[in-house]
Amino acid sequence: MMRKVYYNHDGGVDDLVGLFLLLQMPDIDLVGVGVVNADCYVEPATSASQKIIQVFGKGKDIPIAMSNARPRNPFPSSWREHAFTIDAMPMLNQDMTDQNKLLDQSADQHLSQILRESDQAIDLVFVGPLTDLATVLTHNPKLSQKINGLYWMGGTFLANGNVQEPHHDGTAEWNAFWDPEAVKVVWDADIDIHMVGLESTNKVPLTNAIRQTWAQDHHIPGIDFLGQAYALVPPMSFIHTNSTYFLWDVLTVAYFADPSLASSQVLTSDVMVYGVSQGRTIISDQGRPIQLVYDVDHDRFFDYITNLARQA
Ligand code: AGV
Ligand code: CA
Repeated sequence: MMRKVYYNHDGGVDDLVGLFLLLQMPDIDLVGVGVVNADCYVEPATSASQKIIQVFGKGKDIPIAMSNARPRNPFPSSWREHAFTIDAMPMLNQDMTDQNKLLDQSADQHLSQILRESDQAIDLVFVGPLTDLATVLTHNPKLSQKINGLYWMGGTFLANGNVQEPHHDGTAEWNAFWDPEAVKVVWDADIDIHMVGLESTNKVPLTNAIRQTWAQDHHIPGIDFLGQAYALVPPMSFIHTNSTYFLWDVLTVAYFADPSLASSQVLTSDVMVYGVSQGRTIISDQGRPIQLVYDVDHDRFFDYITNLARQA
């Protein structure tokens, strides 16, 4: 049976590559896409999403809605600008006709409608902040029954997160930091949560060796898309800084499709909403169970995504 999935992303390079890969997966029925004004500017990120579906979506018509979510802590604008460049890529702009449609509804309204109208439970893949899901669950708590599982790229229990901001202690992951209250609302809801934390995503940095394997095969359109998209983010091989790029969201999408690529364990977790650690996910007896994805089979993962791209 086809698995139904809804994808909510925030327009970063790996968010858009994640969309591209979801479109290539057999047995996956992508029922809707939401785009959040977080690690992107939402207009070019939405437009790029439409074009990726048009060029690489095998004729599928997948509804897209923009989110009206707002940040507690905004992303740096230099990161947000990547969406403009992807949207301008020649390979996505050959044919300006027949783009799939952008809805008038906001992303949270769209997601509520999808859940309400579906006769089977749906999986949710969120690779940005959880704001839209929190809005849905606040207005319609019963819709949690229509959610099969949430696969979220976000959070970490490591001592170091990836936020480096003057008013923060560095313990949070960015998607949680952008809207910590949303994480709390989702944690309080009755849904199964798979959390793809920095524990596992730290193990899939984008190295020059990986870029080189894609360069070799850049004559293949789907591999070219991977290579061109990731060429936008810094290829720094000697230092891990807060701008080193990892395949955060792509790992989340791959784990959703094939959990055997990664290892996970159940932990009891809570989130800090206010103060210098806001957005930090913690292990706590007072918390709720989550399935933490903490490790990944590195080589199998890269083979898996590269093979999907080859077939695009
Ligand atoms: O914290 C990881 C999340 C992922 O959803 N994003 C990027 C991925 O889309 C934020 C982020 C952390 N470090 C970054 C990020 C960086 N160096 N560049 C861009 N975005
Ligand atoms: Ca993201």
